[in-house]
Amino acid sequence: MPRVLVTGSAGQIGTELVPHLRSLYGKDNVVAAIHKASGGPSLRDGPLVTLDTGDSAAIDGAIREFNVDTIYHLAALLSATGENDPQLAWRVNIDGLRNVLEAARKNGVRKLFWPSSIGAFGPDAPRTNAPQNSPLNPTTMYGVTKVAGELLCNYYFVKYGLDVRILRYPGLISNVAPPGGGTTDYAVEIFYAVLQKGSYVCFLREDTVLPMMYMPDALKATVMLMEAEPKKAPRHLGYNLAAISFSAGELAAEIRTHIPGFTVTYSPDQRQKIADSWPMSIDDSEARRDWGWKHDYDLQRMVADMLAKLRPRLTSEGKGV
Ligand code: VAH
Repeated sequence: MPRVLVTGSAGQIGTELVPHLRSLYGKDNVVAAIHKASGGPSLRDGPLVTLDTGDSAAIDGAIREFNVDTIYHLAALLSATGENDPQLAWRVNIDGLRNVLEAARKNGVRKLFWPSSIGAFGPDAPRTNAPQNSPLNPTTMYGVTKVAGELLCNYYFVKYGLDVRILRYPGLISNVAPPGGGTTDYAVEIFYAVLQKGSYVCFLREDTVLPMMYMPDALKATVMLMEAEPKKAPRHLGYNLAAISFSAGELAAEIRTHIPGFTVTYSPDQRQKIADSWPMSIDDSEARRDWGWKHDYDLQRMVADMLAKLRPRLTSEGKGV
């Protein structure tokens, strides 16, 4: 069994990836590392440590203490937060990544996963079905850190043979972890607003189309890539990954088939400029060809499952309408 360290475990992906990996590899084989955030209950049924990826010695220590051979390095700032503090975004997303790559190399870690994003694309990428080898000229610091991070990870593969594997995630929708500083967060916030207030003010235009994915599909893709034989995953830069693309208005309309009375108003803010710089859809045929990727959740199935999971939880917490 792999001995896994997951940094950023209290984040949107980590909150669900840690329990998922523990169900596959055993609770004691997956160490959840969090920064200051207090990790939720889903992290406490196995090893849990606080870890600042700005501290190289601490990373070294965690790898040695838990005899780690596989790292999922998720700790990062997302696009909107990163645009508010670009210097911090670089420190966390790139200096932190470099520290983790160095510690992995020095300690003989076998395999490392790192999340890139559709944020790596810029306005000059094709707007629809952006291909795997699109130009990567992002106009956000988040996107710059994703392109630089992919190149840095690939360098550690070419120079040192560290088996780094990367996915360019679309916007991720989770019924477990609340959103945290992303441009695609509207697609999670809207469910909470609908169930708690019966209305939502969306920070993007109604016609804004973005690539999205339900978290169960993201977890499936992450494990498929990490468990693929090396010859099936020859790409050590980011793999394009896609599932569903929809507009804010289309999401609202699908939710309205379940909850007819709710109202959405659209009041774009600074995140609209970020969303407009990204493609509306992604070509992920290389992932589908190389390691057999296919998504399970379409818009209809995702909406139905989000409401089915959130409604009872918010009601039991006395927060539902
Ligand atoms: C963000 N959820 O909005 C992230 C993601 C594709 C977007 O990287 O920043």
